[in-house]
Amino acid sequence: MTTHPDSRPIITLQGHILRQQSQFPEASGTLSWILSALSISSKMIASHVRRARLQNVLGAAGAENVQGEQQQKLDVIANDILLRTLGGRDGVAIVASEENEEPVILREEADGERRYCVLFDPLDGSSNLDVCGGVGTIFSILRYDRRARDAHASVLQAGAQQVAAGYVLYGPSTVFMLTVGQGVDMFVLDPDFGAFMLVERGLRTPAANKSYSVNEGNRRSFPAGFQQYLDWAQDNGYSSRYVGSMVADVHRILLKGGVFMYPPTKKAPQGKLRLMYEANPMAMLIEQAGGKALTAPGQRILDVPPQDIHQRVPVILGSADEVDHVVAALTAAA
Ligand code: AHM
Ligand code: MG
Repeated sequence: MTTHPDSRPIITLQGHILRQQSQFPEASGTLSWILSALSISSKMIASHVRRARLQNVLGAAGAENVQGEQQQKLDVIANDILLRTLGGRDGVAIVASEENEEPVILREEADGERRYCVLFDPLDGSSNLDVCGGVGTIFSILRYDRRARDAHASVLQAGAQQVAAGYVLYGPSTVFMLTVGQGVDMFVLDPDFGAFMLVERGLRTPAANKSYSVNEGNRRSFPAGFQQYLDWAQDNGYSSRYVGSMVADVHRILLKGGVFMYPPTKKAPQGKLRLMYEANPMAMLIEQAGGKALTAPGQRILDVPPQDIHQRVPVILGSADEVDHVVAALTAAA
């Protein structure tokens, strides 16, 4: 018997999280509450993103909107929304954001409780907003370690320790991608109902696709291996696709395959992207979808020992075969 697509069960993000939680009898529901705070935040941010031009919250802070009111920049607004929604959840011990110099301790862990650290980039790629391009929120969730001596030490855990990670893409539709270490699930916000609906479970990134995503304007300042990879790719019929917004670029690669890179440059010897709230969550998603995520040949992003909350790392991630081609060029040039 064939099944009509419309007979598929309707599952919301909330329902999905509760269903996953019920598979772990020891789960207290704390993580589910945190994910629900992220879901609410992203609906609020999506609404601001849609009205950004009307409210004059693009570009630098300090502008006035059409009513003559002083406005904050949208990344500040997004950061405030996340801090306020996560701040209301008892299970969040520490939050750390690209927008805040230091991690913020919200509450310590008491005996018998489990608490988490939530790290995020509230609005990544926000310069794309000025031209109505896709932007996103990226998040990483780690267990809070109350034996750590301070907030810094508590959040400085390798990406392999992440309990959950994901991003929200504010594009033509609002998409919520989530992994809790059991594959990658994709949800789309239904604007009529205000709920994220499950559209794909256990998403797998294609093993190969002749497409690379890199800021080629920096090509001459890339290490030789990256330049040789680009020569090879161009000789072999590859396409170039680069939005300049990591969430949009990685989303394309998760769905269609290819490789995304932010190599070291002369100006930025460690690349531009931040380990803790950009590279690590994307690496967990890509690996959970069957791809690879490296910082150098043989070095997984998820194994990089963090030294600083805002540290940067070179990034090579995407389809397994495409990452292998980059590694082959880097190894040959070494
Ligand atoms: P941001 O966190 O300041 O928005 O910067 C991160 C963004 C990523 O989304 C994107 O991949 C990268 O910067 C693009 O940088 P470039 O313009 O150097 O190519
Ligand atoms: Mg960013």
